[in-house]
Amino acid sequence: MQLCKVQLAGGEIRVGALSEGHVRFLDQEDHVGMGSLSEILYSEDPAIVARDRIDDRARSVPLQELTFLPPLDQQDVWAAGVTYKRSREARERESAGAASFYDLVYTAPRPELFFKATASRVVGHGDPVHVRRDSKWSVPEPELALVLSPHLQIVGYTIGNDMSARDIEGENPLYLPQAKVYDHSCALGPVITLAQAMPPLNQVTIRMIIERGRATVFDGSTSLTAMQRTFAELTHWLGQENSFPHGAILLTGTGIVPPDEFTLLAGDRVSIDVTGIGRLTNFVQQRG
Ligand code: DO4
Ligand code: MG
Repeated sequence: MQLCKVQLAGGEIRVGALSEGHVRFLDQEDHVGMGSLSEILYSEDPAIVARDRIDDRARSVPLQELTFLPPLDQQDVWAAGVTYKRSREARERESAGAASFYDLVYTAPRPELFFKATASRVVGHGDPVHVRRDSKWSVPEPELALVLSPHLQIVGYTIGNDMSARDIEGENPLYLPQAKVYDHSCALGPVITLAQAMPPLNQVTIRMIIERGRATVFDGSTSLTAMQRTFAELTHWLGQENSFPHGAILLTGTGIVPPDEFTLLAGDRVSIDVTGIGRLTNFVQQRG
């Protein structure tokens, strides 16, 4: 089963279940304490709870009529880095002075984990993602995102875009938070595939297409089998000395990096496909 959070034309926000290109809304009024997306996700059996709450009185709405909100409530978004060889190589090239750190972190027991976004900095499917005005070399990072319960159990998966300013990060690794955390720097969505409904992870591929006008300027893909870390390792380290009363979203790192001469431009369209989840599309914007 796939769950989503949508906004109707009148502004009302609903949690829905996807079925054959349509969304069925869940009844939120008659189920006190079990109405939000997180409450359903963190229940004992999210698929059963969601199925029970499908509002039979509500019509099923075609996807095109809805605005997809990022599929989260109050969760913070964290991210893992250098979990694929491709990312390690890219980091080593962009930050000559600190190349050895990326080499070390790729194989060290402790992974690179960083804070990516508060829920308010996250945008959904169809929303603009931003390139910083003080960056001349920015890329999207297409990543599988784990949806984690307060006990850091994987309850679902969604698609993430970890927008990154490679020049800022490359100038000095201490600038990583500025390269990674800013308004509209993270996109998530469009839906959450519940853990039980996800295809076997070794069959999951990630593909990113970047279009500029009518031209495709980048098309690349990877597979989860190319990941150097396990999800259990990442969540174990995330939970060290940290608690997550609202749960968390964890981006698992990128295995797709466009060639070094590529930078995003305002107007570009970034689409990320992940097997078993769907497609997350966002337009690129730059303020000013
Ligand atoms: O070390 C910088 C961040 C790397 C990253 O975000 C990734 O590998 O996905
Ligand atoms: Mg990343």
